[in-house]
Amino acid sequence: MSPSAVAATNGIGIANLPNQRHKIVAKRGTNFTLMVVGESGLGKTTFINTLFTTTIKEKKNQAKRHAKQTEKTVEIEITKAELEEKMFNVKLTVIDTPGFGDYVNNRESWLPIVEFIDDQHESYMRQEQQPLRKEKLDMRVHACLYFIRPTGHTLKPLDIEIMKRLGSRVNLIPVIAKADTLTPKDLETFKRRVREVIAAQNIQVYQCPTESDDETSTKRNMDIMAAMPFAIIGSDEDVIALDGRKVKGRQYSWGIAEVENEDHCDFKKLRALLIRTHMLDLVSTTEETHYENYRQSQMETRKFGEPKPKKLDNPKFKEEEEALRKRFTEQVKQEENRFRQWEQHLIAERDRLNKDLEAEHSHIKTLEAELEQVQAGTSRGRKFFILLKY
Ligand SMILES: Nc1nc2c(ncn2[C@@H]2O[C@H](COP(=O)(O)OP(=O)(O)OP(=O)(O)O)[C@@H](O)[C@H]2O)c(=O)[nH]1
Ligand SMILES: [Mg+2]
Repeated sequence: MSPSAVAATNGIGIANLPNQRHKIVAKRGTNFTLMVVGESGLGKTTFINTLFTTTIKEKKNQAKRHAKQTEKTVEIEITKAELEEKMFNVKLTVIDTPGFGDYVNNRESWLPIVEFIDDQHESYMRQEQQPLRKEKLDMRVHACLYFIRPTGHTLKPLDIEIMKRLGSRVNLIPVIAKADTLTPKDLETFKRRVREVIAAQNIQVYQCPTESDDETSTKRNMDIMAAMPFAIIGSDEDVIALDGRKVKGRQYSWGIAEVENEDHCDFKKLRALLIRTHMLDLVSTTEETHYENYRQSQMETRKFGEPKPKKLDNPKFKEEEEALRKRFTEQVKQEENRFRQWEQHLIAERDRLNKDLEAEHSHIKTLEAELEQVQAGTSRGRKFFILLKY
């Protein structure tokens, strides 16, 4: 049975593995790395806190994770925790990233995120090339949640650019942030538009495996795909629902938006996909598709064991390139100016000389006329003289 088919079954999937493999996987557990990316202030850090508080029972959480302050995240932050799903041990690593601004020319803020993903593949590949390959440090990202601002319109060019880059590197899962700020009708329209742009722009997003053995899992996978992009609500706060239940949610004057209520958002669906139904599939597609793509593309461009070449995309190089280009344009402009001035000077000089030439011409003409007159006078006088002689 393929890992995809395994993951598609109920539970985390390992219950359906052949017995021996079940034992090995259950004993060793698995590493799962999740990353959140998106514009600043969309609730990435809050989402991570929500995921931890709703997933990890305090007693079991050996990582003793303290909920982070939801201040602006300024650097890539890595948190580890262990969770147990149906006797199955999962070492969960969550990577929180700084949000980028709402303006277009801000490559500097999101390029490090893309580079981080590549670096994990690179580091794993280098470890694989070592003679002793037992204990590998593996932080390859298995799922990357991309937070979309709930504008109600459509995806922005910046979203498209970043999602394209992410989708070719990791299992990209688009989510609509702060779903409580849109009405259900607007949310549905927004979801449809986002899906349309993703298809039109050929953005690669994570697809649940379709080849399932039983009808239930096929239907569930179809339901999951239909919910993409997942609308989510994040909250660290407990609020009291109408029926008196204490739930995670956000309080409003009109009522409350519940994190774990499927009528309010897709948080539960997304959490189930990540840590229950599709975790193994996310891990195996990372290994078989994304890591393999990286390895092959690197093999084509460099020899075995050769270090990675410096990235031209690096913001530092970009800055230098930009400065050089500016200096060059400046110099060309200066040269052009100098040439133009010189040309003007030449034209003025030519005009001046032409005028001088004209003056000289008319002077010559006058002199010629005078000369003619003088010559005419002399010849008449000579005739007279000759006449007198004879
Ligand atoms: N309405 C609403 N507000 C939210 C939600 N999630 C988070 N917030 C609020 O949005 C603000 C920003 O949340 P953060 O979690 O710090 O956002 P972030 O994406 O980590 O921001 P950066 O670290 O700057 O990238 C906080 O005031 C949160 O309380 C949500 O689902 N709905
Ligand atoms: Mg943050």
